[in-house]
Amino acid sequence: MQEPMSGSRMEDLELFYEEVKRYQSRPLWVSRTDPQPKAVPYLWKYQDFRPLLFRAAEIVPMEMAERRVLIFSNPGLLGRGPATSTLSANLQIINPGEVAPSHRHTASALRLIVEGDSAYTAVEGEKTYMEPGDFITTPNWLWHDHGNEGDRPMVWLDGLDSTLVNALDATFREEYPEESQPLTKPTEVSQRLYAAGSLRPTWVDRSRLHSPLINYKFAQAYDALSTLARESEGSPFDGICLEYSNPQTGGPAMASMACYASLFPAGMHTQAHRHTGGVVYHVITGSGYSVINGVRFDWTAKDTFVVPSWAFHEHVATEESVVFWYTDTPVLEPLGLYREEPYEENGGHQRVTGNFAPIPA
Ligand code: GTQ
Ligand code: FE2
Repeated sequence: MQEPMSGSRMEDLELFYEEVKRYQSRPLWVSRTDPQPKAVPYLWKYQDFRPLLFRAAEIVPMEMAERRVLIFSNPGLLGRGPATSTLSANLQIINPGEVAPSHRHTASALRLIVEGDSAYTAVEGEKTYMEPGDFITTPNWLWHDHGNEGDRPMVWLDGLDSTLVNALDATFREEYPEESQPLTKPTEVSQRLYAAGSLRPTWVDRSRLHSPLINYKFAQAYDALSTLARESEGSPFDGICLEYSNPQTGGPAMASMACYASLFPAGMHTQAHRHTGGVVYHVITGSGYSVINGVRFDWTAKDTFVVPSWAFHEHVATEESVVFWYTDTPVLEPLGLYREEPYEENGGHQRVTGNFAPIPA
């Protein structure tokens, strides 16, 4: 036990702190608390967002927005941040006939297609058409634009690492001088080059940090998942889970974001665990619930929810469900900051202490 301080000692200290402050400094011992994750577990229901998005599509011209996007903003970050402390999850809508003009930035982006057809993304001279459930990569500093050639709006989820890039003061962006970039490559050529599994082209550069495959088709992912589900239990924590890997290296699809698809057969209940790195989950098909730090989050197709770093989580599928998810663990791993822990008590399942309710702003 420390002796209580005398009044004059306290005054001495206060004066000392004032003096230190004048020199743009502060003593370490005064406010030494370890920061806790500020982002909270949260869920955004597509049912709520669809009307908002379609209204934005009516009243917000593309010239005004450049990208017509609603940001899922974690209430733990006071409505000013993204979905987790580092990862963005945004819904984007594009009308028939519109083009979201070409630009590039140092943040990396991914897309998971939610509804519609006949829209394309062009990345660095290659155009790819997008269908629901497709996973699109837009790695950093590559030119990209989107266009809708169909006759109804198209919606997708954008995942970005921009908050991480901002924190590192490495944010740059550039507009392309024209609306669309020139298409210098055959349409969907990266699928023919890189989506053939273990057969890899020998003549292309293998040193890039991100996947050269722009579009991982849902049909292929679902086919692989459902075939495996017939004979495999999968992971106790993630179900039948496939990583969208860089076909050239086996590494993550993007340097900062690892991306996965999990199939949970009807009735599956995964074991709870926790790990560093925030996760964004997007339900492609099915319905069920997840228990995050003891709270039950019911989800259905097209909903998006987040698990902050170090929060316990487990998943239950009411019907067969396919869930897309991405996380910033590729940034943590090389720095020795990735850690993981199973939930040991109660047979690996958390006790449910409440149900999620949205927080009105
Ligand atoms: O589609 O290029 O949600 O640049 C945020 C920033 C989407 C995009 C977002 C972007 C984009
Ligand atoms: Fe962009």
